[in-house]
Amino acid sequence: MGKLTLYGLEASPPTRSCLLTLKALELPFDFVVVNLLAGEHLLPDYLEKNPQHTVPLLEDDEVCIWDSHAIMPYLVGKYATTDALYPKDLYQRAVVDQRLHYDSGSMFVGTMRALTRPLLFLGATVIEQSKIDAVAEVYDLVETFLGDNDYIAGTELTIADFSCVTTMCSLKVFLEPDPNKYPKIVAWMERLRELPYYEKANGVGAAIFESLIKSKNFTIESN
Ligand code: GSF
Repeated sequence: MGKLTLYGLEASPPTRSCLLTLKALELPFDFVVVNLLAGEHLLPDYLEKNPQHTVPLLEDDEVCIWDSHAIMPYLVGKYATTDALYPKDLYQRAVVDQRLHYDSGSMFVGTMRALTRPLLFLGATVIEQSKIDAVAEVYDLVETFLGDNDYIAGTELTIADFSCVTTMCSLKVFLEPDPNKYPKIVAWMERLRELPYYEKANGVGAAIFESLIKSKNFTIESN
């Protein structure tokens, strides 16, 4: 097997999704910290590996792959001994893909980055209530996605859970999901927390993210 290196930052949700996948597959890898706040992702060596200058980035011997939603299927396809985390059955895979795209396009960029970018990179100290309301809209949908299943794309754990849980537990910093309104989300997050590798791969980074956001002492402004 190739030498795997993950470039990222523990506070970054998509980095944590890849850490969960690497741990679930029990793959040996090196982790290289890319400090975004210090601009390390814009240095020439990093840009050569990932011209889009995002984390996470996976290096597998001589190839570089970025975007967590491309990295996770690659890791399962190349290294897993079963297809459970990313099923080959076309319908099941389509459901997983839909959740991955929902995280990528809507939950992470549309909702979470709209909250974090102004606070972390643009010096904002006030967040509009409408952006918090958007978090509740995500919760409404995720509660529906879960239905009667234990996992977000069906009865089994998949990379869709890894993708969505890291964003969800970062959204939680802005709006705690009400267990009466969102019992399935709360139970699902508890269930994932029981994975033996969860704390190391996601819990630690989520706590770093939470203190980073809270250190901004922002207020919420009604529209
Ligand atoms: C998103 C990566 C991303 O925006 C993925 O890998 O899933 N769809 C991509 N990463 C942020 C850090 S974070 O918010 O997790 C990043 O690298 N931002 C720096 C930049 O220059 O975009």
